[in-house]
Amino acid sequence: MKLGLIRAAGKNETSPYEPLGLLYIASYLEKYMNFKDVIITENIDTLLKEKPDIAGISIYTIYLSEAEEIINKIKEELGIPVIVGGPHVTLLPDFLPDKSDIAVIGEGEQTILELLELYLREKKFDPYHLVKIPGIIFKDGSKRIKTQPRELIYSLDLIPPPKRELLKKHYYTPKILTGRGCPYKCAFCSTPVLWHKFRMFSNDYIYKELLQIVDSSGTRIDIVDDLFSISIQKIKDFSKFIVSRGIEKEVSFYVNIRADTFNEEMCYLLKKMNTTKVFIGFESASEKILKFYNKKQTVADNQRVIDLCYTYDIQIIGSFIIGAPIETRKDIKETYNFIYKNSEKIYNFACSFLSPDPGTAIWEYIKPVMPEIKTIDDLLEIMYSTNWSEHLTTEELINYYRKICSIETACHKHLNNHLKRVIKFSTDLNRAGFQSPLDLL
Ligand code: B12
Ligand code: SF4
Repeated sequence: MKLGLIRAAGKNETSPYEPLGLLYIASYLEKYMNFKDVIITENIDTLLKEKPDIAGISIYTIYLSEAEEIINKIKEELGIPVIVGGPHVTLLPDFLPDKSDIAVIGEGEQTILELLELYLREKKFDPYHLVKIPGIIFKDGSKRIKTQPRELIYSLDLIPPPKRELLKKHYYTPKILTGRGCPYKCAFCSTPVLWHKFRMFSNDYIYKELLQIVDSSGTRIDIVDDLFSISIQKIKDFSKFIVSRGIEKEVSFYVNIRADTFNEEMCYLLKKMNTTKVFIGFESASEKILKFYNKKQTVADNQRVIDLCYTYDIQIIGSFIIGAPIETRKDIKETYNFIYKNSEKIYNFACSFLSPDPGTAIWEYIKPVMPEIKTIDDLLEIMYSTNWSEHLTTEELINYYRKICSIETACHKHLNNHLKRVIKFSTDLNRAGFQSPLDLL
């Protein structure tokens, strides 16, 4: 029996992101079931050519319509059972793709193992047996039945590291996770809703995984936990391990941090292990909005991170959100001024409109004024295309967005300078009588 796993991605997008969730599933199935016939791809044609017996699709809400298309093709051409999973399925189990047969809610490893065991035994998925598997929603005629919730795997170390061998190595910047979830509860964020409890892999587990990645690929590793800077001890241990093996001489790191827990010692340790980029959710430069988001960090905390990283020459990529219901023009201007003031020090930043995710405090806040959700399109409209501001028109909000995005940061200046150098070089060549740089050879 062959299992075909695919991650729904944007049209014509060949995503450079390892589908970690699917790779963990593959390694878990191999370890606990000795099941090895798994293919992982992002290309539907590849999946169809492989003719799997069961398909599994990982879905983010923004790629829901791509997922529907993938499922339609699988059903038309192969007519096999389709299992769906991933953040969309967990956060929005009432909005599953029509033709999917089974949805896996939350952590997927043990659930899909039990589903495959059932299929191997019974040669079909029948409601009588499915109802006994926790953590799923399955189709029974025209109804969808939800089974009891699945417990989280109690120790993350029981899950073997992602089976990266299944991917074309050169294609991805390796990514590693040192835990699952986040102990904070920012009002807009679905991570705590997805994972409930925050858990970490043990240091030994991570060191082993890290060494495998270092041996087999690349010069950069992204540590993609929502929050790597959870404790000074974790960073101390990590940094010490990396330096003791001389890994920092070959590899640079990217990590996600939070402002309130960040201090000079952390910055020093990150630099020591050759962290060249950090990502941080600044969100806003208005104290009122930071409180509204339950961010538990202040504008002064944000400024401290910028100053420290600048001093230690670590590039900062910041994220800002505009469009909170209570946000006024004054609040947005504070954010604009903050970015502008720090534009030499921030390497790059992203600004996005607030998008309410189900299960979050923001979702609850806007619920009373939310239109009725009858279709998936209604839901996507609410999540990604509605202005929830109580003070600004959509036009005003878009104008502020454009204004913020037009701020040039260090990254833009760096690119501009680079471009200028390239143009100057070719002009000099022309002046000197060369037609092209090849003439220099
Ligand atoms: C690392 C990360 C990234 C990285 C790498 C992304 C990647 N594709 O691997 C980067 C920074 C590039 C990124 C980008 C984006 N991300 Co992101 N990302 C994460 C993060 C922090 C961890 C993802 C991860 O690897 N998890 C680890 C594995 C183990 O979990 P998993 O993938 O969910 O899989 C498990 C289960 O869901 C389930 N499962 C998953 N798929 C399937 C399939 C089947 C068949 C089964 C049975 C089970 C199953 O089993 C798996 C094992 O337990 C999560 C937040 C979080 N903590 O989960 C956000 C998150 C997934 N990202 C999110 C978003 C929105 C995005 C972007 C769309 C942001 C943007 N606007 O550009 C882009 C999309 C990029 C892309 N094309 O994939 C949202 C998704 C919300 C939603 N409703 O769908 C999340 C939840 C963040 C949040 N709190 O809102 N992201
Ligand atoms: S925004 Fe970051 S710190 Fe806040 S809950 Fe989400 S992952 Fe945790």
